[in-house]
Amino acid sequence: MMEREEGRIINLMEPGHTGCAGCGQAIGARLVIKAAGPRTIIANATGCLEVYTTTYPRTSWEVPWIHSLFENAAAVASGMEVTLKAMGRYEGVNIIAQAGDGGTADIGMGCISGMFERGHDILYVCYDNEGYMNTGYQRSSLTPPGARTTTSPPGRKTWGNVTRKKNMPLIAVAHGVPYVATATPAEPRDLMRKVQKALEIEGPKYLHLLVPCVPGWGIESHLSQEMARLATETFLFPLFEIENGVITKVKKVKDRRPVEDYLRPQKRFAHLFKPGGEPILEELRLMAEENSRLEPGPATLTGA
Ligand SMILES: Cc1ncc(C[n+]2csc(CCOP(=O)(O)OP(=O)(O)O)c2C)c(N)n1
Repeated sequence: MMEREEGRIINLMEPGHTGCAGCGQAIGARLVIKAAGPRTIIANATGCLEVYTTTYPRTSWEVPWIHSLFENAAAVASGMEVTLKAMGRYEGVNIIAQAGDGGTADIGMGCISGMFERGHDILYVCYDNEGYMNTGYQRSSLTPPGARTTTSPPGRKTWGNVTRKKNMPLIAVAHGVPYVATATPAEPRDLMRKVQKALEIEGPKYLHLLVPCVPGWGIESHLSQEMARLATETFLFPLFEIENGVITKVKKVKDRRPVEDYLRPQKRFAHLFKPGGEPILEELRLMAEENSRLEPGPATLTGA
């Protein structure tokens, strides 16, 4: 939705910020607020998005926006919701809490769990670029196996990150969150539809966006959208919706692509293509295989 003000078209997240060219998170965030509309208030944790959209004394945001600590966007958003309700000014307002994968799956987890448990009427958006990018690409619990980061460098003892991606959507489902979905900026209509659908549902909602990071992933800036698309087409990042604990929609992929098509263009995975990297490639293939079996029905611990 384009807003107009005195004849001028305004974007709710304006250009002119200092995000990297091709930043998947910037594209994703702009789509999220476009879908949510002007009657939205955002609590934004510390991280890339906060830093490059609000370089003092400027801001890109055309909606009320508050910078929380790295760890507590969900708690700040919860406070906003109860305050507006108490003041009788909540009607027609959307509240969004947003953070990167570090601010979500690691440091913000306690506050998110509390927000889910208390049942606040808030959409939580995780911008998953699979690392702590703002501080120079350290690994997070959403960094995939094998990825090179500054804290998981491949060397004599490891082939990059040794842990699996934490399953955040399923953690949200386990809290009884009524609407949980995944999306990427490569499918803007799907992403915006999910935001709008989520905002119509009363209670906590969780949207998990995969957002390619140009410097962290080591890709050309024009490949950002292509990487997001390939993540889905390889099934390393399946697109789905879970409503009240039931998987209601899984995006079908017509021409499934081998995981190598997604991994090879990214410098963070380059070492996996040297002799010895095969076991990690196989692990990633198995993850994709597991994801490809997702289908509508109850969201179980091994699926989604
Ligand atoms: C309690 C605390 N610890 C560490 C930091 C430093 N810090 C600021 S942003 C950041 C990384 C953010 O990563 P993520 O949430 O994944 O967002 P991204 O920048 O990747 O979008 C860190 C470690 C901080 N601000 N507060």
